[in-house]
Amino acid sequence: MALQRTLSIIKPDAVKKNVIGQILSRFEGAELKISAMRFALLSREEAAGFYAVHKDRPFFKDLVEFMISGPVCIQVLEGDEAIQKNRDLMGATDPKQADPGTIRADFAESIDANAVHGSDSPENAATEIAYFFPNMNIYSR
Ligand code: IDP
Ligand code: MG
Repeated sequence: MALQRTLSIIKPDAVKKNVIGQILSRFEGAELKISAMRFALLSREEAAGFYAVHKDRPFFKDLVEFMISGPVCIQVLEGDEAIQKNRDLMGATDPKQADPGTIRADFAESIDANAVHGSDSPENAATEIAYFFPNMNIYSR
């Protein structure tokens, strides 16, 4: 068991659906603590910078346009094995492939509008947390 932090984003589709609270409850129900949280309407540059690892993928432009289509709600989650635990709660990238009971199975419409982002490794979690919460207090409890 390792205490970790991970970056979570409730994407514009889920914010529009008014299911922020239901998604946050999944994290809390799995003993992940919300250590930092803010809303943002990302600029194109911020969204493109965040997803820079995907810049050569065919879906990159659509992904950036989707991520700036409305406000997002960004969290730092903390807990034992938080990175993998959040990935398990999220379900597969394509909601059609996601296991029943996962966030994407329950709240996502498509591979483009798939409700949530979650860091996929300790290295990316550190980079992503610093990207959205620079110089901000993150409260461990
Ligand atoms: P993840 O969000 O499950 O980690 P990634 O492979 O990191 O998935 O892709 C980042 C995001 O890019 C996905 O959440 C999804 O919104 C979008 N995406 C990934 N693959 C595709 C695709 O094949 N078509 C359209 N969008 C995609
Ligand atoms: Mg990813």
